[in-house]
Amino acid sequence: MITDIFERSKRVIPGGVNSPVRAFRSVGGTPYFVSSAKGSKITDISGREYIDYVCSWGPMILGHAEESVISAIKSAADKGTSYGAPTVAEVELAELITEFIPSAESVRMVSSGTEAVMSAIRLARAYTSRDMFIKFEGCYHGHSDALLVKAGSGLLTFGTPSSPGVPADTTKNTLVASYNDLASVKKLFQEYPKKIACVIVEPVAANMGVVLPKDGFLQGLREICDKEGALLIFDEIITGFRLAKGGAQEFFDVVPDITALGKIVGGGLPVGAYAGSKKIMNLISPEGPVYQAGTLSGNPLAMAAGIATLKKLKEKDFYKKLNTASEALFDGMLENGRALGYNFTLNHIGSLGSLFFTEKDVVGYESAVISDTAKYARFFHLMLDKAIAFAPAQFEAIFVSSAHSEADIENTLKAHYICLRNL
Ligand code: KE4
Repeated sequence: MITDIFERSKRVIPGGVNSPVRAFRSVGGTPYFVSSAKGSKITDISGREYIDYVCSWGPMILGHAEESVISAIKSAADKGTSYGAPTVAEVELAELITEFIPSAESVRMVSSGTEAVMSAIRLARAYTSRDMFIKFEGCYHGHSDALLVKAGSGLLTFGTPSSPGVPADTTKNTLVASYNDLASVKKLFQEYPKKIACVIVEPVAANMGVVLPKDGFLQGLREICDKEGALLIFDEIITGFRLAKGGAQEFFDVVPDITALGKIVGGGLPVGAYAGSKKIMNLISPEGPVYQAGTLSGNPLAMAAGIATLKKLKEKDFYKKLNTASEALFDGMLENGRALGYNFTLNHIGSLGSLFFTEKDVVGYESAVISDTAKYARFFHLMLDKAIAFAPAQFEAIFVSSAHSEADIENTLKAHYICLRNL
């Protein structure tokens, strides 16, 4: 049944999926097709239920089909779905974002994280009248051309396209530094003085697996950008509203100039956003000359889902409970490893973590990519066979939601122990 639908899908959708990671290419096998989801569980079209740690790659921090979110979407839908005119809901969500996110004095909604980052970089370039920008190897910021780069060879400091269809011309202004390595950032500013508009970073990297910032790394980036007249952009599309109400910038007390948001801010519907001081954001059209637009930006259903979601995050002890459950999971996995004498690396912070099959610390791209991805693939399928859905790729993250119960965590740890033993 599942194979049939996957073959049918491949006849009309490239690879049978609308986003590559869903195709199970790095773990092998046929992806489950989801028919429904509720709380911490997803159910596939064969009726099989799994405890879900993909959580739609981050948005579902409340779990699936949370009743206040669903009811908000339903009541918004009863009034229509899109107007192409301003609505009160957009103001309400913008007010919540500016209340939560320390760097956000003004915010523009878009429809994806990719759009948020693309627009944030355009804004930084306009604000500084500089063209170059720095990203970090192993960090992912969506699929806009200038960001689809991989580190050039040792001699090259600028990125080379990581995908066909991206002209080298488009990436010649993209510089690539090493995560957690401030010297690599300083070197680029020395090589290109007064030419670098911004530094964009995932304050906790989660696209090479989860890699935590070393003490002083984020503060160091803040200081370098201040000294060099460049803007600091935090891509908080994963960390935003997850590490804390105010995201990583609240958690680490380092405030960027511009923040890119997505995922949780839409409560599972398509919302991206970018935010910063009014001084910076007022450069954006129609207030200023920097053009950016979107037919479905601020879509009323997406706004309703986002508002309902962020309101739940304000509930007393939300993060305390979420992080307690998450720590029980991550600490339990480490305990399993110790009990079995099985070494792996587990990076985790709050409700975000990644398990790497390597015995070395994973502190950046180089140390992440040496992980045994074949072993991860076997682990993934052993866990899936026990109805636990982890990310179908080594270099993604485990996302815990407030819907994951003690029983879910216990069942996951039992499965994890058995899978490690049989790996
Ligand atoms: P979207 O355009 O997919 O909404 O956001 C792009 C993006 C930007 N920045 C960060 C830090 C991100 O993690 C993402 C998207 N994350 C991936 C998973 N790591 C989304 C899953 C997918 O591509 O299907």
